[in-house]
Amino acid sequence: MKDVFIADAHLRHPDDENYRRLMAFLSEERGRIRTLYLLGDIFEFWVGYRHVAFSAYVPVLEELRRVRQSGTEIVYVEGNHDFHMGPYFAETLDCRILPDGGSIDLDGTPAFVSHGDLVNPHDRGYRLWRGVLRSRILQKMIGVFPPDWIWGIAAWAGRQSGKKHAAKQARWIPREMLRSHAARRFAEGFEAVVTGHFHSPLLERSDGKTLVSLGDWLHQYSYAVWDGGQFTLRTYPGAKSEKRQTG
Ligand SMILES: [Mn+2]
Repeated sequence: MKDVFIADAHLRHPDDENYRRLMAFLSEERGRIRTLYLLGDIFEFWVGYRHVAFSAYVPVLEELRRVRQSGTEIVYVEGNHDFHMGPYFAETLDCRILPDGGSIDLDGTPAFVSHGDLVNPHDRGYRLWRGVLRSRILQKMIGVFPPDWIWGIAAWAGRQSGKKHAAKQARWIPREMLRSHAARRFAEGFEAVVTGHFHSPLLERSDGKTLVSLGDWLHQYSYAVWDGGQFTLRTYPGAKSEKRQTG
């Protein structure tokens, strides 16, 4: 059975194209996935409450529950838009949650998975902000305010970060950062490195080691599959749309 890796769907509303395609994909693949790796920013905004779910996400949460019930394990790596995953992911979906990414074992191949927002060691401002967002104090505050307020604040903050994103893309070249990130992990003994966040699909193999950047499920519908001992980068839908990039 295959493992599937998806990141950066940035889901907002069930009527959106990317949301509908993710629902279709998950339902077609139900029962055919060994482990589903969700590598962050699946949601445009998520924080987990015990008894409340943002209404826009009810359909996908329900679909993930069906996927889980079909026997698929779910590993959730938190992104910069989805964190404090909470009881629904930890308990109902019984996910393995990796807030900062971590190591996984793919049929004996040690791999490092992360969202990718920490790939750039020079982005100090972001690291500071990330620490604030994930702090216990902020988590407590989120729990105190009405979820509708939190949703509104997040929508505003999301629009601000969208503006910054373009400037950062121009300043730091994702491919070079990904390669140096991968080189560090390969030196630690990992044989594969998988990340999202950059919205740039990339698959590179060298010396038996593989670097995968997933691209997004927002405009590209790209994702990776581990099957038969190797990674492929694919797009959905598309029987013949399998995409590979090397070199
Ligand atoms: Mn991201």
